[in-house]
Amino acid sequence: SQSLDLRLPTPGCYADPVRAGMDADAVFDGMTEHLFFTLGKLATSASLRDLYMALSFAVRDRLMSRYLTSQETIRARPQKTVAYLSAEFLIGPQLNNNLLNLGIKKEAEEALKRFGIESLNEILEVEEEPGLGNGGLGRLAACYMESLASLQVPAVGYGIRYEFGIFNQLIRDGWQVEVTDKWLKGGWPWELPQPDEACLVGFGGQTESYTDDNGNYRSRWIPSEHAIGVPHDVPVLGYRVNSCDRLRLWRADATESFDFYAFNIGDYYGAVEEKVASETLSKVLYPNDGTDEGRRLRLKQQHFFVSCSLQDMLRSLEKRSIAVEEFPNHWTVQLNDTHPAIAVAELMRLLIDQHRLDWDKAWEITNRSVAYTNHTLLPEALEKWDLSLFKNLLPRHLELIYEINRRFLQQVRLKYPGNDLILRKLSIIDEEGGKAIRMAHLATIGAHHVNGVAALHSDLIKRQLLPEFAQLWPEKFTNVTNGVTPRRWVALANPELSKLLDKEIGPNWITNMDLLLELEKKENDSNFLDLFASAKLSGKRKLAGYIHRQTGVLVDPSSLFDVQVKRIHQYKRQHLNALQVIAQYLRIKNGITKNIAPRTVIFGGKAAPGYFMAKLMIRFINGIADVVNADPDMDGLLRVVFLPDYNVKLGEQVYPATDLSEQISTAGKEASGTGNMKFAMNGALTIGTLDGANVEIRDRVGAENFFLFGKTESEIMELRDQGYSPNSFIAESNELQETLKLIEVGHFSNGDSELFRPIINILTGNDPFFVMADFDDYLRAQDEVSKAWKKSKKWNRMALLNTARSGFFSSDRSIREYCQSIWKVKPLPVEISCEK
Ligand code: GPV
Repeated sequence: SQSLDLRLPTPGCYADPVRAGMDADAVFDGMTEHLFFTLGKLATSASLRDLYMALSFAVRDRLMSRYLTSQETIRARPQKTVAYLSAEFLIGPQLNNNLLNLGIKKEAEEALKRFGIESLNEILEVEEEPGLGNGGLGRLAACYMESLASLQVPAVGYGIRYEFGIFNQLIRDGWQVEVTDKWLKGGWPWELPQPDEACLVGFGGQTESYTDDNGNYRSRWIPSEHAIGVPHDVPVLGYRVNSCDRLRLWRADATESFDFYAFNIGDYYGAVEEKVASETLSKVLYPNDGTDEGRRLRLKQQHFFVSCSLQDMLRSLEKRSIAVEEFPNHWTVQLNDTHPAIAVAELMRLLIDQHRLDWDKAWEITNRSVAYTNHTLLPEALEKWDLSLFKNLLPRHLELIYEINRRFLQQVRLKYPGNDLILRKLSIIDEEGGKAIRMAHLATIGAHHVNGVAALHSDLIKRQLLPEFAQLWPEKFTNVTNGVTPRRWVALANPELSKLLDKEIGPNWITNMDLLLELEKKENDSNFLDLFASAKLSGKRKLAGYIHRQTGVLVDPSSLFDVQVKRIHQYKRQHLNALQVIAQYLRIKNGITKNIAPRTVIFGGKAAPGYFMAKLMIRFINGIADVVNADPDMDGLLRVVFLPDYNVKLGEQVYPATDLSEQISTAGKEASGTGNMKFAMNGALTIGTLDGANVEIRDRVGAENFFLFGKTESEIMELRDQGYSPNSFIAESNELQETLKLIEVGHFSNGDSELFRPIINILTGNDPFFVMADFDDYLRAQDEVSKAWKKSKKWNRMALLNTARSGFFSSDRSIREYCQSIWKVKPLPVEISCEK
């Protein structure tokens, strides 16, 4: 084998703590140089933002030897690399995470002091996060990249560098207002553009058949337009290791000098228009969470980043003189839902049309390389592309999909002779109504594994979503329960708890969350329980300050912080929570306060701009907040807050400050949930349904430490099959009737009885998410919560046991499972040798 010489021509060896420039002096010097040379500022006139930029550049410098050595290591010792394809990466702020993973937080604080900055937080405040995702799916991709690097697994996250990420949310008169997100303004210090590695992608046009030199019939694609993808790389450093993976985000550019022909005929504006059109490709993230819009530009975005990424992988083989047939031994391609599922057809096209492989070989390579994760069962989220739109944009891919489908259906025919119904159910082409391509079918047929994201969800994929596929290929279907990174979500977000854990069980929990089980021994230690509770109280005080600054509402940190933060959706049932708040309000108004615990009910989350009911739910919550918070009868008993612009940064404030985590989706609808895990790790108790990963959280933390309510998935199905009528549930509940009546008379809308009519109508009409069916049981469970809150020692013990038993939900565990059972990849430790 080749001898390794991984010494890099760097200005200093960044593995050595002192020479590496990892001490405070070096960080200070680095900042000074960047202020002067990169930012053109004198230290004496530097703003907070300048200091943020200078520190970020100085920290980025300290990632570079790890980043480059990681790349050199895989080049010298070729082994399989994970390609995580995702239309979203919600990575959050970078500075603090890189300081933590490098282990130079103290040094940075010391360097900042010399610039007169007393607290690192002042600088962290300045950072704007890249909102390149909508919610759980994008954040999961970011947690997984962090765990991959921390586990020293070679990986590339491939995605899109949207110029505008998820909108910023303002609340005006109780309504959501969307403001464009200009995260790149003023420059973003964490990306490295690599224009030399740009890729060309075609769209539109037509295919032609021809006979090649060997007399074989072939098809060739002549696209009518092109775009260039320019990679922008973001280093992803593992925790206290040398492995530094990367996120490779593609920005769309116009093709070189755009259209010369249009220039020559004098059509300058026509040529400029084409340039603008191709640059629009990576302009903006579609702000829908789990709904398929079927828009042409969205399909273009998907094909754009998938094609660039696959070309990039193939090129990496060529550069190392590895035969294309070896692709599956060097790349394992994970599809984060169906957004990148066009990869199945695109890899076939690249292998057949460009690398001249025959069908069977190309199919074997594709199938051995690609795996698919499903993240939803909701029909409105399952991606389908109108056939004529698809053909117009990707004519060659359509030919290939027809052939994939033809061969697949032939296999099905042999297994189920004469069964036309099963052929129609399994076909990639949906023939009901207008013809359409079902991307979940393409992904399932093309992949060697299909997984769901929680045990219940994976089970429902087999039983409800793709039963015929599961029968055909039982061994293809599997589960990997989601996880979240303890670095960001505990170590970084919750410094008080982390300090306590370090003191009690040592610092290794950060990379081995099973060690938290040692805390079980402390469950009856009053002293320790008090310390655990005061860490929580400190988080609550900070959040109370933030709430006051943002909304003007004063909340009491000693009250129960009851939190629901996630995208606003009917299936997530923020309106169920809102109804419960009204019921508590009515009890207090009626003087029935004996069993009430003082609560601060906090909501946060964005609604898709085109989702009317979700936006009305935000208005509804704010209407309730206005009435409750202005009523002196509620003082000391109830506060309601809607936190604007929920994002990763705000999440870092919220999880450590929460006592009660609301996970109240209709059973069977939430694939997994990941906020539920962040809350449990940080010692919040869950009130929840048996949905998604709640089921596993409850199994792990113990049923006695979890507030369960609601119908199960099978009970919901049964209700639906019997012809569910919400009114029969309303008829049985006085509190529910009173609650609905108060809304109807306009009590939360200044007497306007029309404003919230659509909510009333949907709940009393067909109530698609069974809010009425679960209301009474939810209220009962909330009463249990209030009762438990009043026994504070018992509550603290339950909270501690949640933290102690949440280790399973580390993304390190999830990633290990993917590596072992789906990807078959091993860690590749990165060594940095230093010349002394
Ligand atoms: I599909 N999810 C998401 O955030 N956006 C999507 O477009 C789709 C799924 C979410 C699911 O709703 C969550 O239950 C899950 O925890 C998360 O993906 C990560 O798996």
